[in-house]
Amino acid sequence: MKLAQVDVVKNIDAETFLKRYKSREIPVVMKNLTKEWRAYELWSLEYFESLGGDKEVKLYDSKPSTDTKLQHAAEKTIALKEYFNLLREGEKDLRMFFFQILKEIPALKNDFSFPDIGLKFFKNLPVMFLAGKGAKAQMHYDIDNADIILCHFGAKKKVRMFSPSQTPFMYHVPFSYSSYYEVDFMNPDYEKYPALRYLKGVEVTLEHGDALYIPPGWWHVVEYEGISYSLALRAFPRSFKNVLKMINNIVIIRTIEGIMRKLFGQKWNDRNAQQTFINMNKRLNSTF
Ligand SMILES: O=C(O)CCC(=O)C(=O)O
Repeated sequence: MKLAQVDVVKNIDAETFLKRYKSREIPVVMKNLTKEWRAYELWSLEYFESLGGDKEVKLYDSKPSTDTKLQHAAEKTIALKEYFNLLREGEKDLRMFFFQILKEIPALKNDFSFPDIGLKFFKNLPVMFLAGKGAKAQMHYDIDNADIILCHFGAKKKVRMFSPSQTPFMYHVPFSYSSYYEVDFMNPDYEKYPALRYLKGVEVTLEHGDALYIPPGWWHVVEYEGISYSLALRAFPRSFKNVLKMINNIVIIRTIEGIMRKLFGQKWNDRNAQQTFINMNKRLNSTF
């Protein structure tokens, strides 16, 4: 696996962002984008608790779903303050994932703004990701094929990313948006998963205030180094190619997956896991 560092800029105007990064679909970290936001100063577990401690939140773990359970089903639902106490006690796995802040804690909308970098943001869907030290978001790409600005606060977290051109070596599980869950992209085991040798990607450790641009369809895996919270702002695809991909992900793949999982349960999961390796072996044998 070859890894370069993600480009880092302090400030960037819309024209430069569009020309250098958006149009070429290249990630970049923008250091100063959130410095003036209230979130930069205010966001902490205690602050979120004061605004919505009794809110019920869905929590997700890192295990793949089994039987007829949907691919992105929550592991449990508890009050925000209860979850934060678990985090303070060292909870390593459970994560808040795609938490819709406008619906759940609308007061948070006063703490950020949509940056003027040439993207047409979908303003109804700023979502939050929050977890503690050791938590991991499995390797995946986003189903809506959006341009994402991941604005990060709190402890550091490490992100590795691979462009859609690397999909042949990602151990992509058919009818999913993820890699096979046992493949560790942070500590690659080349004996067990030889295709990882051929990957070319980028990585970055995000710090408080950093804003990371994730281009459409880019694979990403995230490892939390401490308690942290990121706000993802998204701009839905506009190009014909990216709209088609979004429709394929959301309508076609998800519908087939849902029906087959309901009908066949664990057999369907096992078939897809097996097929991942059949596909990969064929590819490795024909490419090299
Ligand atoms: O930071 C995280 O926990 C996951 C972020 C992510 O997967 C996303 O923005 O799509």
